[in-house]
Amino acid sequence: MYETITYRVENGVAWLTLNRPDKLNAFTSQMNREIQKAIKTSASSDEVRAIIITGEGRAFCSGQDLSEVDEGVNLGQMLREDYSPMMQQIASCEKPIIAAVNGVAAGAGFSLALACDFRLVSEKASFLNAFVNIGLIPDSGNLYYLSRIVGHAKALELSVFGEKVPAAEAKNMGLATKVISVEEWNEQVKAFAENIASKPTKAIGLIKRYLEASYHLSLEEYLKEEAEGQRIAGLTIDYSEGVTAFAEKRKAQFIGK
Ligand code: T3D
Repeated sequence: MYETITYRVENGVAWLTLNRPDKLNAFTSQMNREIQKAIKTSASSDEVRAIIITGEGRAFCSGQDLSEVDEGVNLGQMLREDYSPMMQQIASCEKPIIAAVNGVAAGAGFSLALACDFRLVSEKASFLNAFVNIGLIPDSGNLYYLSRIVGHAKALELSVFGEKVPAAEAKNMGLATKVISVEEWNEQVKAFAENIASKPTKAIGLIKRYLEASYHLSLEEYLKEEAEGQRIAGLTIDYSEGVTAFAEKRKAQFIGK
């Protein structure tokens, strides 16, 4: 079913693993399509309440497979056909998406990590805005997300100098949600994802939606949208459970509905 990624669901978490380790999990058109398919499948499955994107082998993702790009190719078209739909699919997914950055994330691989909601970063991982090193501009939403996460000045610096950012530095600039040691990597990534998967999934989806909307709306428009969002959240089973659990002084058992 998938050739360039692997996909499995376990304890409410969909594990999407980029699986071209010999090329440091570089993107091909096929891989882009398979990622989109896996995100779409996860988004529509009741069983899935959190999604992890990670890489097989020593890298997270090295960006576009440069051996697949023919000279003279229209890069704008390539973005419109392959990368923009993938980034849109991720942005519109109302389930939490975690990038488990197990190794280097370069070029569009960095963009992929930025587009996720959380970045768990192995202590041996690094980020590299590699585009400038081959004469390109950061793409796949890179500048859009990077400037929001680290601020304008740092985004410009990382993009213009194209130098590796080690995990510890990534944590200091707000790129990493958490830096995890190699020994604790598997256990902690799993625990982080399963914790999110046990939370009220619909509310998380709405939080993502309205946080993003807040960048584009006036306060007046935003407050209208927010009221609609809270109306929807208030109709969920998880809201009833949350209030009941509070009254009964017990931990809420959310079901994601
Ligand atoms: O241009 C367009 O098509 C438009 C779209 C752009 C989107 C983009 O993503 S542009 C940016 C593309 N990515 C890069 O420029 C990063 C290129 N890779 C690197 O800079 C380095 O490989 C890394 C810093 C990621 C890792 O360095 P290192 O020293 O740990 O590993 P390595 O020896 O460089 O790479 C290991 C192998 O993976 C090697 O193959 P080999 O010699 O063992 O057969 C290398 O060629 C291959 N590899 C790494 N990155 C890519 C790749 N093969 C194809 N495409 C890659 N992006």
